[in-house]
Amino acid sequence: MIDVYTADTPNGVKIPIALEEIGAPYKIIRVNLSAQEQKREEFLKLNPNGRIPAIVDHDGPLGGPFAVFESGAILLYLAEKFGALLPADPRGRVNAIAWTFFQVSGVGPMFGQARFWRRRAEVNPAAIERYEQESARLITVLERQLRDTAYLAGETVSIADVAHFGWIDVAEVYAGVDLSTAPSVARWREALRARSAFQRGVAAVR
Ligand SMILES: N[C@@H](CCC(=O)N[C@@H](CS)C(=O)NCC(=O)O)C(=O)O
Repeated sequence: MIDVYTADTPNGVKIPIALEEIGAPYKIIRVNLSAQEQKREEFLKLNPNGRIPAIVDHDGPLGGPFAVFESGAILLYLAEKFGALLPADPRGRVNAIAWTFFQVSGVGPMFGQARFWRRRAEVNPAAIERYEQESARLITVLERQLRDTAYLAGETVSIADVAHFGWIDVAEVYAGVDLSTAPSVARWREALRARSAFQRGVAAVR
């Protein structure tokens, strides 16, 4: 059994979606972000960065409970543990990891900043412009990739798709991105929205 510490956010849906795709049993432990539960001492033992998601695998490496933090690391840990969500060929595997890093270092932080500035009345227009433009640019990078492949790392769903989904699902609302200009990204998003494992993963945190 894997305990998933999470909340209803774009990062929070990643691990339930992955575990649904894998078909592994898990338990959701909700973290109330508004109440700052993620900054409590008990939680910092699981994730020193004080953010969701984090997991505890009760059957960790060498036996016994093992905590993992950072969504990209958790996705990779689960993919390797269960032999799923990573292409079998070595090049596809590295591509999946590269696109996962692209999400956690680029799409997540930039969309997050775009949302932060767009929601404030006392906004700095330059900040909004900067993060909206960078979010739009990142979408063009994804669009170029998805013109040639069904999913980010090839013809099968991988951790890279799982990492991106929650963020692209809210791209318009968070970052003001117009997905009508990115038809391949829009097609990919619809394909993932239609997958029952993605639907169950999202529903698990709602
Ligand atoms: N790089 C981290 C980012 C995690 C993250 O930013 N989580 C947000 C929710 S989407 C959070 O916990 N925010 C609460 C806080 O910052 O205190 C990851 O990919 O796991």
